[in-house]
Amino acid sequence: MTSNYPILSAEEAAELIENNQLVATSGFTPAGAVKAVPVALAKRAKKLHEAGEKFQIRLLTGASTGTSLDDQMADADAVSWRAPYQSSRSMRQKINAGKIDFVDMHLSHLPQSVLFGHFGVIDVAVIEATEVTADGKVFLSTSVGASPTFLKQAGKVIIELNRAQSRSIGDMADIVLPAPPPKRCALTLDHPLQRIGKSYVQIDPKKIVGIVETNQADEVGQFAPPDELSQNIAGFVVEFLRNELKAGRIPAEFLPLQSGVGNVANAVFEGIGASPDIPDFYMYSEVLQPGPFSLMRSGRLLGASSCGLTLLPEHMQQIADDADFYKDRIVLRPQEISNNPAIIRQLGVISLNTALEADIYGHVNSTHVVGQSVMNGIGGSGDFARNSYLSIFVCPSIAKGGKISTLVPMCSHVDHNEHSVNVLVTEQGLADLRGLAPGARAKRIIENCAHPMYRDYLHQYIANSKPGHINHDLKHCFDLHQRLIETGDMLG
Ligand code: 0RQ
Repeated sequence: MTSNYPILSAEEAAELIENNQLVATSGFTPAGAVKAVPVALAKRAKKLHEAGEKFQIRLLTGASTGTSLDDQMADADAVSWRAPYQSSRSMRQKINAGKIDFVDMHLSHLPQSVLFGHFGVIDVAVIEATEVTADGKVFLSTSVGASPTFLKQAGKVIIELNRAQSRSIGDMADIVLPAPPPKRCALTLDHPLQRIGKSYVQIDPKKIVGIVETNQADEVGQFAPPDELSQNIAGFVVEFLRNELKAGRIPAEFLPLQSGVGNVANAVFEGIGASPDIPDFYMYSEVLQPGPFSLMRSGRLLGASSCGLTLLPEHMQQIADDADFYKDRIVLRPQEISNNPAIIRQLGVISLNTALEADIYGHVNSTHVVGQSVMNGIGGSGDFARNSYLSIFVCPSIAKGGKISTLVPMCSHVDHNEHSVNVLVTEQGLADLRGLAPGARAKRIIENCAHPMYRDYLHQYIANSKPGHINHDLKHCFDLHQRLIETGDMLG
């Protein structure tokens, strides 16, 4: 029932957005990101720029988005400010060139920051949905993200009604908007699949200024099959989980898993799927990508709580074809619930995230190359790493053919400190850091995780450092980074 609302072309909808407005859109990874209005908005921006007029918006999303949004808008110079996360080459180039202000933040914090008023008033929300009723019930598509908060807080709402998305996805949503901050109510979630909310967002229908009809799949890129390096890392992670089970530190029924995006995560799930001594398990995560999704049919993955479905068209077709099977096994939640610190701790989540670099004491940099150039952002990694029962970080031991060691004396930027990192894994091995003092941590990380070509350097660094609770040499702790900047090679 959408007959009450004006049907607009994407171009007409883009005309409703003005220079310097704060625009909030759906999208948590490319899942559920709007696709038509941003392309029209980028075209409009280019035209206005050619005519010598200013046109840039401030852009809020749930997390990263698809190419129609971040790439096209960045290419058109149509964004002046961006939060809370992105993974677009064009967007990141403009951010690192100082042309776009970027606020890198914990994804769980975003909805409450909107309610706190940290970003000002949201002028327009542009949200992808599978259905909107005449009385203002909005059924979201493949991600929930921060859309419920955006829909509630925006002055005007534009809906992209995507016919390519199965209507059954809307029923997977479990939308609860906790009481406004600062004093938030307690949330009870004792099981990853427990439902505590509604399948739609109720808004004032008068705010809906237009519906744009679309028919386009999510712009999720192909995932490369796990390579040897990812498989090696995954092997160490799976062996570790098996040993934790045997030791009774993970209960026999196992614990819910969270994992970030990418190859290693897919390889780990493949490894778990193939390990009969690891029991069938649940996920409590923020993304559901193809690796774990494929384990659902076989029954290895019993169910997943996520914020979005980062899946390919063939997987979406499987969901559409067997909606009853999947709706009992997938719950899509707002990011302030999927990434909620209290719930992550309550459920005893095991988290698996990727580092760009880690230091010998266990601090992790997930975001800034040589402390300066942002890659994507912290995303949800901090929400999970800080609060999970077991926080595992993975990364290759070297990058750029060995010119970079990902294990360094001191991280050039810290997203996750030593207190949030239990286990570090590279293709060289695994360092279980629990219960270790700094000296022992450093020894274990260097021996187990660093690439052999950098081990002597790192041992020598400690030997030459000023002794203390943590041995450091503040004059030389960034020598590797400095050499990389000067020569393009850390061992230069
Ligand atoms: O460079 O692209 O030129 O080849 O960085 O490195 O190894 O392919 O890593 O794609 O898995 O991303 C941490 C960025 C890892 C990601 C990060 C170079 C390397 C390569 C990429 P090229 P890889 P991945 C869930 C949770 C934070 C958000 C998060 C991330 C490129 O996992 O954004 O966890 N995490 N979210 O060569 C310089 C180093 C380097 C380096 C690698 N030390 N110095 N360059 N590279 N290490 C998702 C959400 O939150 C929605």
